[in-house]
Amino acid sequence: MEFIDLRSDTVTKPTAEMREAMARAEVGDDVYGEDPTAQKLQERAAEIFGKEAALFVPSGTMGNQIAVRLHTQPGQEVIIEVRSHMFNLEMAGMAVISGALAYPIQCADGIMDWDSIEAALRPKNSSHAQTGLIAIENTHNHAGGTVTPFEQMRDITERAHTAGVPVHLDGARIFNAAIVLKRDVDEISSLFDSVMFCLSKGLGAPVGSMLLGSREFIDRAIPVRRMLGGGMRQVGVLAAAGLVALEKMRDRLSEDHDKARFLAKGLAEIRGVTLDPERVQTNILVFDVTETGHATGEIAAKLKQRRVLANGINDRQMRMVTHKDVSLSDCETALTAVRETLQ
Ligand code: TLP
Repeated sequence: MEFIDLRSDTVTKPTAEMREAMARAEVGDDVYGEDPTAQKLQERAAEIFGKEAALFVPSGTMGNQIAVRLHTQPGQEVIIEVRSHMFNLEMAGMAVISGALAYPIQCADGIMDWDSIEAALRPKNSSHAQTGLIAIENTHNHAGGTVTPFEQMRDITERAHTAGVPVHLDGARIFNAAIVLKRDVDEISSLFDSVMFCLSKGLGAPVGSMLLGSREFIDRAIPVRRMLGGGMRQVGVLAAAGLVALEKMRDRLSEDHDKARFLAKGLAEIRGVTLDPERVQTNILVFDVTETGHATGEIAAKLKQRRVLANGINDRQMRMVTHKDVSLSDCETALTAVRETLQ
């Protein structure tokens, strides 16, 4: 029997169409700028996002970290939500790679607002570290796939720009957010100085993310990617899968949201699980298990015995992520496993 893998949407396997495209891909040495498939992916991503240019990077982490490096000077601060991926799960990369300091702020549901950001903005003087960047995560992973409303992003970016501070979007799952916001990604992207999104999550590509910005920004990003060891050679085999992900897999993401809502309703009925199904907007569920009296690690181990994989994000909260490789009936099976485990 197979595992029902709800640990992440990163576990999705490439589709048959992706594998065929990979096999057929025209390739060249991308460090010389000669891989036609990588070029095509970059041009297409830039077009869809309405940005001047795009760069294929091996991971979302690298895309985010290149952005920090380009937007900030050593000693500057990055205002960021306290549960964000860039703050918690990127190995303090901004400190190591950019000499930048995170200024984490706590916002309800991970959704940043201007008042909280303004309180963290440094006065322009010669005593304080200066604010170099604001980064928004939409959807917000560890807050439970929450979506920052469009008007709120517009408010933040407009005010930040008035204050002379650039804004980066960690849009690892921006297509999931776009569905909920009923907006095209180019409208969202137009608000930001730079955007990162992942091909390797719900879109199902095996590897890769895109960094987007002005032509000048991406021209400066290429040597930083190289410095970080992300200059790739015949990368067209991966870009080909990325193109299929971008063209064919966006429309199906709403199915993942439906499955997440189904899981949420079922989980909320299980004694000891604290979760408000109304708050589940996209494909990520974060729920509290404190009242079960069991630690998340213990629950994860028991679920694994029942062939269901889900991880804790800390001692109290577990995360489940729906994606193309789990069906609605898998979700039902997973619910039964959680129910039996906790009884
Ligand atoms: N998220 C992964 C893990 O690292 C937690 C996951 O399983 O969800 N931004 C956001 C919002 C992310 O969720 C992730 C990956 C990244 C950036 C980094 O992408 P990768 O893993 O490609 O470096």
